[in-house]
Amino acid sequence: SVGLPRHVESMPRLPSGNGRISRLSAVVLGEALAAEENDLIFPSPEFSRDALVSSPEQYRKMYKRSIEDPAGFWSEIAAQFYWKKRWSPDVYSENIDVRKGPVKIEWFKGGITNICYNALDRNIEAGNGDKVALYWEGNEPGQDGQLTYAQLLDQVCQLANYLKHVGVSKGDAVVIYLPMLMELPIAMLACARIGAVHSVVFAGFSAESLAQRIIDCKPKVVVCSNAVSRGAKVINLKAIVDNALAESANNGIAVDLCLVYENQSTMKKEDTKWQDGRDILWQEVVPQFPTKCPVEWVDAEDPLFLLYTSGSTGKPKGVLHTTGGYMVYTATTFKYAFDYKPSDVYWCTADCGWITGHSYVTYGPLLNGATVLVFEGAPSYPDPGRCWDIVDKYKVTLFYTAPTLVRALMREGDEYVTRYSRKSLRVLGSVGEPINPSAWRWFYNVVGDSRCPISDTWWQTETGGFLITPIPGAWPQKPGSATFPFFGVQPVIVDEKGNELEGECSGYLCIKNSWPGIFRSLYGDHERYETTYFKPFAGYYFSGDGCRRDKDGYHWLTGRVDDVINVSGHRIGTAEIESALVYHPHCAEAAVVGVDHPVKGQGIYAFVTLVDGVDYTDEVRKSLILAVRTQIGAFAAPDKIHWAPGLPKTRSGKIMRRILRKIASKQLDELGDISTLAEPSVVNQLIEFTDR
Ligand code: 6R9
Repeated sequence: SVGLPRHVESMPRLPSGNGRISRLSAVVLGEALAAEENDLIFPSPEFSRDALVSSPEQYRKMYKRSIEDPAGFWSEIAAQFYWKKRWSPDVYSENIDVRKGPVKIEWFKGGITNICYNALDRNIEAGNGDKVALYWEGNEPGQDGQLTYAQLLDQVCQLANYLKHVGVSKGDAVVIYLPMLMELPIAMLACARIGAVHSVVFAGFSAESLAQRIIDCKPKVVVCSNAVSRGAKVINLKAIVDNALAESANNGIAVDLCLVYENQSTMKKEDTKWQDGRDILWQEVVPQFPTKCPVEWVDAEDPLFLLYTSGSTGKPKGVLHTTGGYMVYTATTFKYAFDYKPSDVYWCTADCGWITGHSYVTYGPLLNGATVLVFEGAPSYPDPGRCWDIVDKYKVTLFYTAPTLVRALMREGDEYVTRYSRKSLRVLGSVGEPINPSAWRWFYNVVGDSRCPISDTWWQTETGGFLITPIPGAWPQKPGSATFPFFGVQPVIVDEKGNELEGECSGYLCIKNSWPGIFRSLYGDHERYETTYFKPFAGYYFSGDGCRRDKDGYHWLTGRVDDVINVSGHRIGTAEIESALVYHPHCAEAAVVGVDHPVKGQGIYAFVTLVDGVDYTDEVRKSLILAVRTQIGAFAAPDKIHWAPGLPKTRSGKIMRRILRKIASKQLDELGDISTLAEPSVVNQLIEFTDR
């Protein structure tokens, strides 16, 4: 038997009896970590009593079982789903150690199932056909809609039948470029139903980015909508798709069919260009298809979806998730991290274009038979009280969002929150980046009236679901800590040499062994999969994040340790922004670093050298920012362009980003050793140019 890691053993207990409900430090002295570490926020005894996991002891018992007997632990959970044929022979098999051969991970292999069947048909057969599956709230208050589980299945089947009709079959890719309409989860589920592999592209990505993804995965069909309203803006999505399709055709990847959902918006009809033969209006064809569609049964290890994400180098990588393990893992993490009850109304503010929307808007909640709210609009439109208006309107009980939104709303003042009741709220959630303790406290005290535990869920596109997360009710929280590992997950913190650190420590966060939801490959590039994630520390999955473990065993994520920055919870590689800048004819060289930003978490700070003879003007600055917007998307636009007549480089020509980070954050007395620079004088020159 494997002993439990010390950090799990040392977890603080819950108070016995009806004692304290929560203890907040009387004076909040900045965000000093020492204070945070000692600040335990307890769930109320009532909350714990009714929770799925009520105490550290209960968690520890389940966790121990999940580590000592993963096969037994996960097969019992998996048995709650429908399998046409049970897996065999093993529950899982894995090699994540590159020294022992190629990395290969399989869960429930040989098991035959379908995730759409398990999310919809299974719940309907259990008597939940009339339960609301999706609520939809549009951009404008008052625009709304809903679908029961039975109605959702009908719509999914119609689209699935249409896709089959146009020749989409098992294993084919379908690109989905839709805003947050109910049609987005419908399209994902329709693909899953027929065994097609969806690749959702966030509808905030530019034509260039969309084209890049189309070229990589060569879809049979692109599903999109004409437009979306976000706040006061109407965005012509079809025009972006048209450009992307032209660009991919130029690269030899012609897509024959583009299915366009007409989203009710203020956009005029004539603003949507139509390519006859290629473009088909959803509303004209899909409703004509039958509302019953047989399920395509697939192997647990058949691909479910691709989702492109940014890495530290090169182009975005297609993270590949398969069916069975992902299904079991997203459903189980959702259930425990939000302490899910069948009466809950759940709202996750993430867009389905990101992994959070895949695992925790669509699959995890629907697999549990939950009622899910889908919101098309912007969270501060028409005013910063919109979220709480929506919470009251639908009696939302579980509210899951990102620290960047918490910080943005916090700045608008408590009034916008307190004018709404929010009595329905039970559990809050946070994802995307570390949540700073002051934002945590505001979320807890003001939004949650000091009674709703916060699940600060740490995970990644690659991990499929939560890896380190509170289980509300089971243990006290600390503001800003993701706390402890989920069942079956063994986090380890290593030093540069890959030695596992024990006790209070900080270093690189890795995971030992696989878990059901881990991605299986990078699409078309298994070698990059191994190099990026399994080679840096042989024998482990490397997350790319730094982490500290405190005296009580709590985990504190400290951000990326690679050249990836996290802007408003969106991951973006500095290399991607640099190549977008360098693409501009006036740009000779660019180096991008992340800097602290009060709302976005990190802001994008770009050092740019122009080609000889071009003047450093405001106009050039604007056109550089525009270049990034059009090549990647608005969310990647630099916050600051810093003119750089020269960049600090080593003699071998490597840009010293360490120095750039210090200059960007104005920590000029911490520049460190600059003697190894080829031309140390560029540093002073750069400092001089700071506000030019
Ligand atoms: C789910 C998601 C992953 C990166 C990850 C880390 C950061 C996400 C976090 C968090 C601290 C949390 N991150 N959740 N950092 N605490 N609760 O965001 O996936 O877009 O792939 O980003 O986001 O740095 O490595 P993804």
